[in-house]
Amino acid sequence: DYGPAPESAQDALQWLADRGGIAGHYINGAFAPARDDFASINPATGDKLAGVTKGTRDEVDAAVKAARKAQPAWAKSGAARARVLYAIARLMQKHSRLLAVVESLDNGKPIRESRDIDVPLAIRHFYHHAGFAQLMGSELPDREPLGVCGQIIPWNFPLLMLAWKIAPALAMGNTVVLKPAEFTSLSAMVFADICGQAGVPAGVVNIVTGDGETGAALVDSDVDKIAFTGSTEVGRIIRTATAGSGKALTLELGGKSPYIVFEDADLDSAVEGLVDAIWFNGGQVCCAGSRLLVQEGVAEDFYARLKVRMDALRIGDPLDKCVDVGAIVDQSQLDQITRKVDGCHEGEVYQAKGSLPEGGCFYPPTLITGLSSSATLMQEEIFGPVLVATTFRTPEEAVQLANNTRYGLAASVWSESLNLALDIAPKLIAGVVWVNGTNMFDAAAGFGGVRESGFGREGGWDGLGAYTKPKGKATALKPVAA
Ligand code: TXE
Repeated sequence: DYGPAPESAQDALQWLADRGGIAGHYINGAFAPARDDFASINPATGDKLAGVTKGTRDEVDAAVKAARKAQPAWAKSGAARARVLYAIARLMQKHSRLLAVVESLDNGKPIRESRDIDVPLAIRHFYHHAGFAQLMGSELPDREPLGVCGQIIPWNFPLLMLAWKIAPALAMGNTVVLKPAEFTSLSAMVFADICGQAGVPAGVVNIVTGDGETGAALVDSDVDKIAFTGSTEVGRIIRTATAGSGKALTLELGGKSPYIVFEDADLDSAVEGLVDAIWFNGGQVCCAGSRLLVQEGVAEDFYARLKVRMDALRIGDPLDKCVDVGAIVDQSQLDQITRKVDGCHEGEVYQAKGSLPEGGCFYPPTLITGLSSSATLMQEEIFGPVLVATTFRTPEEAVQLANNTRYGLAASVWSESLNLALDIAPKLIAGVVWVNGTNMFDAAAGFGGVRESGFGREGGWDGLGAYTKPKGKATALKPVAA
């Protein structure tokens, strides 16, 4: 037991120090000896939070072996799986404050987001899938688990992505080896501790920390599936590496999602939605509404309202409950955002007023208007608090501009005319289309992309299907007597 949940950053840091200040692997139901191979940095201050162990090929293989051994027993009883998944969810609730503080320290996201969004959604994912495990009983109808699943996650939603990967895999009778992103291993460490308390049998959940090389070793290892969320570039490498191997694969990759505002939209609501679409988690969201398409007649008015709202955003210490925009996850990510914006010589750049905190990885909310639809920044993912915008005249042009991208993860349509919105929505090439809303996620709804945003779904029925394979049952017919 952790005792009382930490009330402050100091308490959470003490929690880390009490565990040796090093994040390491959780294999076969126990923490393996950890090494201080690289540092996990608090991006808001530049301070080292903890050391992190870089998983070797042998360590990955040991985790896969433990998962392989544990899988047949784990697949036997849906009721037993449900009991464990419910216990995980309850313990995450109990320690939600610790999880939220650790997440904000490690990732730089505002505590309001980790406390009210990341952690509750992650918990809900476990409850939802516990229910499914219970419903499934001892045998999945005409399907069976895949076996051992290798799971590689990014740093933008460390705990939530872990939940999206682990909960459905376990519910369907698989065992897992998960690798967190190198910048953000710490909430996975808390989660491993929770698995121990929840009675997860040894080998069912294994966590191997490390970087891309550790991830590549996991892709190469004896797993039955790889589930990956991250950049399109690494997705491509993994697809090539698994081709012909018989390993199942789901990829959730980048995006450049359009946010379409028609002239009859409630403009203030559309502005508020946009704050959520592009400045939630500092724009480091795969489905961020990062490409604003606004109808010509209201464009100037809309930009003016948006700038007022941008200037009111509070940027600063992620642990301050009043802060809207926290720190960018790492200096390398901050550098690539700066490079992309500084390299843009088209359009007009507006940055939110007010000074940025010193000493951390902060970037101001930014709006770039007047770009052509083929401009690099209209096409490339920036993965930061930078919104690019252009205008359109007709609904047909809006659809054409929206679909002029190599990605297809999400889209938002804003109009007071439901006829118009519902006419446009099916024409948009995207895994999900939100009408008069944005960033709406639910464990019961499948999420995933098309085109270079990847394939496969997480959540909903499709998300469950992605962790099973069909198993036909044919009964031999007796020959009919003549
Ligand atoms: O992602 P990577 P990075 C995009 C975003 C961002 C860019 C780079 O545009 O600016 O990607 O971020 C592991 N084999 N997204 O470099 O490298 C890695 O250790 C196996 C979008 O952090 O894709 C980490 O655990 N694994 C995205 C995970 O892959 C490998 C979220 C993601 O890292 C590997 C994050 C390899 N060869 C970034 N190389 C989204 N879709 O939400 C790295 N990894």
